[in-house]
Amino acid sequence: MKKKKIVKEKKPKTSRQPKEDASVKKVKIKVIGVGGGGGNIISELSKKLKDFSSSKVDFVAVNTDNQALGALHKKVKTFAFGQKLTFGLGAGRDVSTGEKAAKDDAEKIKSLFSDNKDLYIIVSSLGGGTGTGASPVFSKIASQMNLMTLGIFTLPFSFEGKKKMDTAWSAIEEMKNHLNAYMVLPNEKIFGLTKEEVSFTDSLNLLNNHLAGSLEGLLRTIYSPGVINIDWADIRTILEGKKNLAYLNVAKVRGGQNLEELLKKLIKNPILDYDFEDADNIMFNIEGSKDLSLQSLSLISRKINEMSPGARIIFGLINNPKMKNEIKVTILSTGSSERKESKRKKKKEVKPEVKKQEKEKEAEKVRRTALEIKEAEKKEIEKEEEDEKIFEIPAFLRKEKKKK
Ligand SMILES: Nc1nc2c(ncn2[C@@H]2O[C@H](COP(=O)(O)OP(=O)(O)OP(=O)(O)O)[C@@H](O)[C@H]2O)c(=O)[nH]1
Ligand SMILES: [Mg+2]
Repeated sequence: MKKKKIVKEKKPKTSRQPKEDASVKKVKIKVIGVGGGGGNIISELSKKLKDFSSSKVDFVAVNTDNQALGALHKKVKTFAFGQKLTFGLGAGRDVSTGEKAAKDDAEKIKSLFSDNKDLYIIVSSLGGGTGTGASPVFSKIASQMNLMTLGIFTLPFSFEGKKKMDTAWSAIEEMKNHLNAYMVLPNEKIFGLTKEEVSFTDSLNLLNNHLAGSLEGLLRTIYSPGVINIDWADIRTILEGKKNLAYLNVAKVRGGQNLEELLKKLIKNPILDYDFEDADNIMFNIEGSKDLSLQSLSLISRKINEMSPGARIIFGLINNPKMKNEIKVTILSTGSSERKESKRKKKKEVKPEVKKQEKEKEAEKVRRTALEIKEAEKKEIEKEEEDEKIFEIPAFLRKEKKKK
């Protein structure tokens, strides 16, 4: 009789080594830089992500200015629009020209968004003609096509004039209705990045580089397999909805004992005017060597929880053997911009109001004290008069008596 062959059931491998997650690998992102500044920023980002294939992250600069399109990194594809209107010479700082240029080519723009990417990141430096006029048209088309979008916008320097700033803000006001989430970076923040005197162009590069660094952190988080993995579904959760003001930052320190410094850096991205306090959704990813202590992890998480106690928090962890004695945290948060704006306004308004109330209280105290003193004096006189009635001898005589 033949022996029955015993087939051993294969045990699943219990290796702790993270494998590249299939869902992570498939995520496709398109980064679109609108206008001169937008193109420069995504060009900077593309240099940092040289190791990424275009099937993962695709870079496209879109502009009415052909010369500007020719000056970008080779990884950046170019897309010219509004050529009939602008002859490829730019919008000459005229917002309505930028807007019309995009509207004229709406069909062509639709094709730019027709490649089924999971996320479209629209980057633009506001204040000129093309970026300010065309970005709202691009955002609206993406929204009509039900695509997931993140907008990243820089504001002009205040020395460039109020008019530019006003056009930038009205573009943001319009765009936020179309975008899932958006970030606003004032170019003015450059002054906080360096104390040295730098040329105008160098200063812009400084900001572009810093922003590209934050975006690089986010994209690497999406694509790096972790011990606790943040996947595309998590990022979707963070971005879902409309008009979400986003906070993005990457902080890095050497040495496990520098956690306070790490947290300080994480809370304050020097190129943003806001932080992640009271956010609705937070994703943070910690990257460090294998011996990253549980205490460190716990402290970082606790601090983030304290800043936004009501937030839905998603957490990831990547072991990076190359990072000896280093910890890096990437954070992305979103929250309703309306709520944050009204809170900020309230903070601004409440202060003088509180001062006024306090002054009034103080005045009331003084008034009351004066009244009370008068009242007390009156009562004292009345009491004295009452006492007088009890004595048979008039007061002046009593005093006389005492003298004797
Ligand atoms: N952060 C940053 N801001 C920039 C950069 N280039 C320009 N800006 C700012 O963005 C504003 C708009 O400039 P551009 O982006 O060149 O303008 P545009 O959108 O191409 O518009 P037109 O040239 O008028 O068609 C400027 O006023 C600057 O404040 C850049 O590389 N980085
Ligand atoms: Mg331009």
